[in-house]
Amino acid sequence: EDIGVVAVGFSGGQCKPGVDAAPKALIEAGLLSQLRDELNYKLHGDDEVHLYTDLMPKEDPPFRNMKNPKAVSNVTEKLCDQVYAQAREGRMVLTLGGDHSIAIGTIAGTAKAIRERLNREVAVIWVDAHADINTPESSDSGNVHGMPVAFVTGLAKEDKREYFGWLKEEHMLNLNKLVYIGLRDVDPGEKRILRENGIKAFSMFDVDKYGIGRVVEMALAHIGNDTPIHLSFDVDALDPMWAPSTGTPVRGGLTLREGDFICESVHQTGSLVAIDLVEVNPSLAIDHVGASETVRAGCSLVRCALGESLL
Ligand code: DIR
Ligand code: MN
Ligand code: MN
Ligand code: MN
Repeated sequence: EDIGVVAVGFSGGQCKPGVDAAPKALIEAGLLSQLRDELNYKLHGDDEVHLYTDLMPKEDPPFRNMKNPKAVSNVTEKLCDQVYAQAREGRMVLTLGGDHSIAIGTIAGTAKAIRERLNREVAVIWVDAHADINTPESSDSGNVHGMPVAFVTGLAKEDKREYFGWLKEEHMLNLNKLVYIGLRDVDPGEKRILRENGIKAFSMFDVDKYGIGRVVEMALAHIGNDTPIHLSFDVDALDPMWAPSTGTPVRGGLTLREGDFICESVHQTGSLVAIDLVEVNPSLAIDHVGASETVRAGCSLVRCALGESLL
């Protein structure tokens, strides 16, 4: 089986440096060689980590409250093309972030490719402590990594090309094809957006109440059988006990086993078309153990989504 790999060393969707070093850390921990040698995937795409330095504008003042808006728009536009090029060939696409703003590009790219190739709408399972569905106006932080879902669903819109105006109908995710798992730190404005749009979301309350098995079952039932799935996994969905090295850790999260279970279940559907692994930040650790544990957790999630642990 074929996988297109895109390594995205980008941190401009939030303010803490270091998340751009995650792809290198994940690759050095052996992730890609494991996929190649142990899981027998054929990997495509360049082995280099993309830093997109040529896409960084000289000046990038806030626009509609967004920080680094041109940088994030430029990088995600380019990334959209990279992901599209792989998905168009019928390959599963693995994107190693980077902060979660990059999902604007990855989802736009898979949505467009799946429309063209299968004439279908892609579904997104967004695993995260956060909903990342702020509009520029509802966001307190101005960090675009808190807004990607709003942009790819069209809840946030902007005509100017350099500020995400490159996003067209073909890139869009249908709101009823979106489902969240793991939420526990959602802004008041985001809660209103989730409610008003009837968006399906399973918080940690639901994980405790029903157990991860039923939550995943209900999430998959919501998007429907035989729907192409894009899994966007923010490592901060895991409890900081398992993934401490991330920009915005929130206590009370998923165990590593619950995270792996989500990934295994998605693999088992046979409908997985893309995976993002984001927000691993090796430089945010109290000690080097925290960083390597977080990297190890990230590798485990990806391997589970690619079928490692199933018999
Ligand atoms: C917050 C935090 N909702 C924001 N978002 C985070 O900045 O919009 N996303 N940390 O991962
Ligand atoms: Mn394009
Ligand atoms: Mn996120
Ligand atoms: Mn998050």
